[in-house]
Amino acid sequence: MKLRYFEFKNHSDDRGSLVAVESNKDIPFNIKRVYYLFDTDASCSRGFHAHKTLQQVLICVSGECDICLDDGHERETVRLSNPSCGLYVGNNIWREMSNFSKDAVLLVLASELYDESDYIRNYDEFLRYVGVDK
Ligand code: T46
Repeated sequence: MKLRYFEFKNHSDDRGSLVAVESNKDIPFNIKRVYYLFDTDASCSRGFHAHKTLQQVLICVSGECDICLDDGHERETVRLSNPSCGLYVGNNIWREMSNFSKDAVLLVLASELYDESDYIRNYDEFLRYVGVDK
């Protein structure tokens, strides 16, 4: 499965670094919601769901964590650690997040407001939804 990344410009100078992300320019959607995960225990895994319509970009702005993406056919795990790099997660993609470092902050830019009815939280239901026979 081909993963899609966005490399954001790092405005770095002797004071430090600054990265800006603009809707419909640096990422392919309008940002309606921003949330972030932090203080996640290293032994904890999160996610285990897909979204019917939501698109997101995941940026590990501090520390590191593993993101596993699965389109129903293939599954790939990447370690996010670069605050200038965003991982695109489109709709109909199962995601699992794990192995968070103590200092990990995972910033998520989302195309829609929070809507629990957009979640598919059961893996077999996800496979049926994307038309994959088990
Ligand atoms: C995703 C991954 C990367 C809200 O009230 N508003 C929100 O915008 C979000 C994202 C969550 N919540 C509530 C719902 C739950 O009671 O926060 C609680 C934890 O959410 P959840 O168990 O869905 O968290 P994760 O880490 O499993 O998944 C989250 C996002 O929900 C999901 O869309 O793609 O991060």
